[in-house]
Amino acid sequence: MDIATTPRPRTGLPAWTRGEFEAQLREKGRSYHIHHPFNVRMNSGGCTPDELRCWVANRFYYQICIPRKDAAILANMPDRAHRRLWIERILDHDGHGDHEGSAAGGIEAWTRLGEAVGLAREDLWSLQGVVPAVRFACDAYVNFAARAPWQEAVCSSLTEMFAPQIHKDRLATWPTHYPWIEAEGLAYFRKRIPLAGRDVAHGLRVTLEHFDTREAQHRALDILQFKLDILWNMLDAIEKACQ
Ligand code: AHQ
Repeated sequence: MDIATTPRPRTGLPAWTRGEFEAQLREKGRSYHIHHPFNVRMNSGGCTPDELRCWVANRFYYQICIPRKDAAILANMPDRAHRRLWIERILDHDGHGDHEGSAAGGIEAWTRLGEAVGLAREDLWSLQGVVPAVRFACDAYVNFAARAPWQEAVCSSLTEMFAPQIHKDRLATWPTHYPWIEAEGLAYFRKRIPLAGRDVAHGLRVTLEHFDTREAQHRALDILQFKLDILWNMLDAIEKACQ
């Protein structure tokens, strides 16, 4: 099914209440990549240093796509109040002010993660290690976000409803399983937890308000599944490429 164009047939059923709709969205957490075999193995200490480096190098492409994806959504947002909130996401990744220290941004923090697992900055930024399927998955996300109505693109970011737990899992398990990775390298995961909560609060408000018929609500579930599949596919490709 082409997520970009396939509308849902009319059911004649009443819309879910906002509480029911949010529960339906959260139920999708069952297919979040926290349950992917590679993630389970990684967080239980089953990855070699080379596999971790391969995961960090491939996920770097996803990280540098996020602010471009968010800029594409920003360009489609007609409302200043929403843009004032959404622009924070770009700055979180690209940095702001003097771009030093805590203002350096998430892409810089991910670069530090790369160095902590043994990847030189220039090797990470060369994108030489990024496998085609990871590029395709990330590019599909950026292209969807640029073409979709901005509320649909906002909805696709709601996989982050499930992200705090995956960051907490890494912070709780990597120091024990991978003591060779210096603690500062995990700063990205630590910083992301409150930011994910802030972003999801906005994204959920937009989504619960915009998708207001049963057909539209099913469309929202399809969009969320599309993004869940992007994350799952990335780990399929990484697992195969990094073995
Ligand atoms: O580090 C992540 C991040 O900044 C974002 C933004 C958000 C989006 O706009 O789609 N999703 C997201 C995610 C990040 N990290 C992933 C991870 O596993 O570390 C999870 C991912 C997400 O849940 O969508």
